[in-house]
Amino acid sequence: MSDQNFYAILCQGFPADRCKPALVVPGGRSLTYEQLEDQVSRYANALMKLGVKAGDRVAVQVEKSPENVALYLACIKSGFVYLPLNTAYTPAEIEYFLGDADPALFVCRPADREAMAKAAKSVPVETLGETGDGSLPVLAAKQKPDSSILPRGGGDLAAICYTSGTTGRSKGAMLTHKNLASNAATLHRLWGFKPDDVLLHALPIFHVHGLFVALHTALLNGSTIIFLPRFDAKQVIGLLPQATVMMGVPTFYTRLLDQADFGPAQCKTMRLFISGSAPLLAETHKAFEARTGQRILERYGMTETGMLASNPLERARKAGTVGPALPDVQIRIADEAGNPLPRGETGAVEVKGPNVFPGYWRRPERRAEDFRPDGFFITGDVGYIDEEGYLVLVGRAKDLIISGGYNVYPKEIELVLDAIPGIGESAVVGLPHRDFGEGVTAVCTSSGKPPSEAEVIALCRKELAAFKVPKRVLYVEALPRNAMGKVQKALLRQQYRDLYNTVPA
Ligand code: MLC
Ligand code: AMP
Repeated sequence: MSDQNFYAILCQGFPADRCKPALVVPGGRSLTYEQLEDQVSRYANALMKLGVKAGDRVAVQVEKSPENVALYLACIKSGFVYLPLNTAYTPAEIEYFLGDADPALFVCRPADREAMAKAAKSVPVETLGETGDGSLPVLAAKQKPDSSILPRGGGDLAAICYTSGTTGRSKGAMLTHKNLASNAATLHRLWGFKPDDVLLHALPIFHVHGLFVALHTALLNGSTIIFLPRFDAKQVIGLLPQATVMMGVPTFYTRLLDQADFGPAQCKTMRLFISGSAPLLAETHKAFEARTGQRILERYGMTETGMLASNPLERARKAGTVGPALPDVQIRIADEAGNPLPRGETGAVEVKGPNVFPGYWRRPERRAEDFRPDGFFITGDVGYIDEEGYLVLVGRAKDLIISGGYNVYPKEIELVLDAIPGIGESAVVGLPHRDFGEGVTAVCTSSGKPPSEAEVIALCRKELAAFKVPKRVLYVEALPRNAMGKVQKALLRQQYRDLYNTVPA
């Protein structure tokens, strides 16, 4: 097949009856499949009118909406490279992404236009979510719809998703049409989507979980998607009886369990709850089953690779595991030199498959570090494969904190802390947190007159997205170091393990 444009593949799954609702925002604007296709083609033409050409990047930092979905699909349809950005990123963070990705256009929220235009420098800025000059919806409405889809090869870029880097700088993971198409088809099959499935979508759509895993499987199925601007436990509980499938990060499930009125009555129509992006505690898995009778299906993946492993639909869903490798994915456990280890032994998780990205944007030199010579990608996760072939993740080789499903690299926060007058050194660790799984925590030494905890937090807020800002800042005399002078973060994690989880005396 010469044309592997992923949008063409998605369209094959759209329902014969295009009047079927595609995206339904409760109390807001909804789109049928016919309207979605119409919007997609108008947005594609609007972007072309603005001079965007195939292969150009389109960076987007906007609120979740049906228009945002149309804009995303318009990019795929026309061969533009979609670059989603977390709505929490500050202008300082955006300046870095735009400088690195060199996009032809930056689409932001109307209220951010002025601040972001400065950050964007020479990159043209448009807005989504208003009806005035310079607004994409207005331009899109003036366009003629056009159903043509730009032919693409499987290796052509569809998206670039930034992931936090170990050095404190994010890298753009390049994802191809084939990467997206293969993972969408595999998950759609594996999770047994049925014609009448309805997806309850409460995830953000600037990361792969909400944008790719959830949207692609549902669109490929021609399903109706109940599209919520954000996760709100009470609203979700109210809408579950209209849905059959939900995907979420573990925080969604702990927050649902915190609601006293949540139980089997609200889950009668539900056939599948899926969890991913962060470890789901076995106790949450068990509590959810005890409360609702539903066994959450946990899966594992990452931005660079899409989904890699999933608990099965029909066979046992084992708490504390992420299931076997997906049918078209190879997962191996290796030692530090990349030699495969026998089943049951713990080591580095390495992966290969049609869903694995070709590399980081404009960083060809990284390939030798991130991939083995035989093409396996080193995930940075540590685990073993149990006797039934299920992958168990036990930790991370990479210095990464996952808070409520968002990745935070300590180095990035430490660089900001170290630049604050009065702070000597800093070490940022993730501590067990009931709501977010891990809570970002700064342990600092002082030099001169140290700023108060509140002052440090306020200073961090100016530069960092809110979810990265330390929830607590602790001062110590000295950071614990090993003989090599390296900060012993494991000791800090042990010492402060109960900071957020008060243990009964
Ligand atoms: C919000 N806050 C967070 C946070 N989310 N802090 C730490 N970690 C988070 N994840 C901050 C807010 O800025 C606010 O700060 C305060 O916490 C309270 O906010 P809230 O109202 O409680 O937050 P809420 O809007 O409810 O968001 C929590 C959440 C959300 C868990 C619902 O973070 C979320 O939707 N997470 C999903 C992330 C996700 O999609 N990950 C997938 C990545 S892809 P203040 O101080 O300003 O009040 C990936 C690959 C894969 O990992 O395998 O899927
Ligand atoms: P991201 O870079 O945001 O795509 O995050 C990817 C990382 O999230 C993976 O490398 C894992 O460390 C983690 N992750 C994703 N799913 C799971 C899961 N089910 N259990 C544990 N960790 C997970």
